[in-house]
Order: sequence, then structure tokens, then C-alpha cells
Amino acid sequence: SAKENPSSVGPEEGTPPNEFTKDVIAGLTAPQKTLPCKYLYDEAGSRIFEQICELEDYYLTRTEAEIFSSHLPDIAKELGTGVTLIEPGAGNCEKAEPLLAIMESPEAYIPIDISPEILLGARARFEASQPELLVRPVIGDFTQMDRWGDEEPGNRQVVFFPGSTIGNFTHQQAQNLLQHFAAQMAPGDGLLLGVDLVKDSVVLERAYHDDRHVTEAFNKNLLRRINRELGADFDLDAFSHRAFYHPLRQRVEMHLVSLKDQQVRVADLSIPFLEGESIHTENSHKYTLESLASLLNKAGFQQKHYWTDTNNHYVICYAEI
Ligand code: AVJ
Repeated sequence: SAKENPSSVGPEEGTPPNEFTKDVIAGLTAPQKTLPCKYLYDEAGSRIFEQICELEDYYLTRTEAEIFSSHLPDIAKELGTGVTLIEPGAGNCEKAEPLLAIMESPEAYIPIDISPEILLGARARFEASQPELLVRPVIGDFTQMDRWGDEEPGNRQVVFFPGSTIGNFTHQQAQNLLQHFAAQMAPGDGLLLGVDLVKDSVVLERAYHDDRHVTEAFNKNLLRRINRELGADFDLDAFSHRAFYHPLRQRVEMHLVSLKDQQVRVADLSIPFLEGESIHTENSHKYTLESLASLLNKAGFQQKHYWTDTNNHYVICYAEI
């Protein structure tokens, strides 16, 4: 477990339950009801998300993987030698593995995630496939973390943030997060970012409203989690999944829409819903090459290189401070 692992720092568990209760109550009593999207990823939610990544409609994962596999040597060369690779929200670390295998003498790999099981499993995998690589998992919430390790000064660091995770943050939050990364980096350190691009709204909306209803299950699982962990009584059939592209905000919004007037008991509150009223559960911001460059510059980074797929659906970008 995390407790027995002397090399992990940070909280032993994920978010404590009272934090979840507080966030859920605050979100459901706001004028526009909302729930933080990080809570979509309990064990069941993480499994459903993996299914999303395999959907034909969900082009993001496949496209990012395509860009990586066509440009991996190029990307590795750009990162340089003797690098410590840090991956906030690493999950199963599957994207870093081929990258580290091709990088020139990487110093260490520091995956950060709130799930100890998944990180320790990944470390075991690396021990088999890349035994010479120092892998030091850090258990915790990367948005709350002031330090991610005690690596030797002088080693170059590259922060690896793939999967368009940055899209879950508003532009201001994304800038704050990148500045938070920058505060732990030295001049010449790098950032390797995977970002979904603005495109035809039909393509975007299909990715979040897939014809196999996997994203619907992912969204509704949040209500199931609240029922289970907070003893709430959401009727999952009384809500429908909605996802739409908002062209001005350049983001896909995910909502759960109440199909009738109803009261839902959550903790010791009774939450009223009108027919058609929604809970906003996720934002997935889309960037243009220009808006991405602007975000990076505002956060103190300079873009060095980027790689896109032939459809310009997705970009992997390397920047330095
Ligand atoms: C993991 C945040 C990149 O926004 O595309 C997938 C999450 N939500 N389908 C995304 C998600 C619905 C995903 N990110």
C-alpha cells in the first residue's frame, strides 16, 4: 500500500470523504448546479473512461497515440538527454512508457496520481520493461502539490501532461496550473502537452455523445457514486446525458438534465430540480494553435515545437520556460 512505500509523499488516500460531501453540496445548491469533474473517476468511472478511449467516436486517444507513434524519435530528441520526466495525473502511465524507452538516458520518471494502486502497478511494470530506469511514484492531487520530489538540482525536468487533461480547466485555471508547474521548474525545463483542437462541432459532439452510450454511463456514474458514498437517492432514469459544443467558450460541456420536477435527497438536504434543469458535470476546452501559444506564453512558457495529425484534430506541443 501507499503507507508502506517510503518513496511516496503526499496524502495516503485520495480526497477525504468530507471534501467530497462539501463539494457535492456546494455544487448542487448553486444557481447553476454543478459537480467537479474530478469525481467522475472513481473505480467504476475510471473503467468506463478506458472504454471511452477505445470508442470510434472518441477520436482523442487514438489521434494522440497516432501523433506519438509517428513522431516519437523526434519528440524524444526535443526533450533532450538526462531528463527527469514528471507526469501529473499519470494514471496507468501507459503513454510515458514508450516515450521513456526511446528517450536518451532519462534520469528518472515521477508519475503523480491520487490512486496508489494504479501507480504501484505501473511501477512494477516498469521494473520488468525498463529495469535501469528510476521510477518514483508520488501519491497525491497534483493541483494541490507544492513539490513533487527531491530530485537532484541540475537535472533537467520535463513535465508530461498528455490526454488533453488541460481541457478540463478554464483558460484562467489552465494558466494558473501551468504557472504552478513553472514555479517548480528551472529555466530550460520543458513541458510536453497533449491538447485537443477546435474542429467541426459535429465531430466534437459525437465524441461526447457516442452512439454506444458509454459517455452517458460515464456521466451518470457520478450520480451512482453520490448515491453510494453519500447515501443519496438519485433516480438515474430521471436524468439524461447532454453534451454540446459551445463555440464562444470553445468547449464541450457535459450536463445531466432532470427529466421532471423532482426532489433528491443528498446527505441531509432535499435538492429541488425543475424539469429541464441541469447539473453541469464537465468542461472540455478545445484550443486553436493560436490560443494554445497564447496560454503557454501567459504562463511563462515558449513553444519550441508542435506535432499534429493530418486532420489537425489534435496537437502535441513542447515548450520550455
Ligand atoms: C480526460 C478530460 C481529456 O475531456 O475528453 C471524455 C474526459 N469526458 N469523455 C475529455 C471525458 C467525457 C476527457 N479528458
